[in-house]
Amino acid sequence: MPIDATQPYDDQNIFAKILRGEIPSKKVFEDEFALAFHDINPQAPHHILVIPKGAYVSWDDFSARASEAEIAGFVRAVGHVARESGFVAPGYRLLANTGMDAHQEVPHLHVHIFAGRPLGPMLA
Ligand code: DGP
Repeated sequence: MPIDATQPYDDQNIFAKILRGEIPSKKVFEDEFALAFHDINPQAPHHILVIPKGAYVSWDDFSARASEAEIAGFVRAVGHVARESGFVAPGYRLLANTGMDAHQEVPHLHVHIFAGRPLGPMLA
């Protein structure tokens, strides 16, 4: 079910549990600002999710409330994961679904990284 991006943060969401180590994930990268892991239901040969360590519901919440250090750290982590995964030369796509119409399902900000095949024109 898609979520309302304006809802308060729920620390029982699945990605909060992954961050606390209560649920396993296939980790790709971790630093003080971000955790990256493989999507459980990949939509491309490579499908990685990058989430901030802080408690942010959505891209909207993060961009409004996160500190400059958190924003810089998270953006750099997304780029680092794509670069270290070898996605830059062939290319990759980033996606951050936000709220109901975008069908955001997990109420903790996550950026999808898709790679590994021609991804076609942008979907909207
Ligand atoms: P979105 O629709 O943008 O909220 O995408 C949520 C993504 O999260 C979806 O591609 C599947 C993934 N996902 C949901 N639950 C889990 C989980 O428990 N583990 C992992 N690795 N991914 C999950």
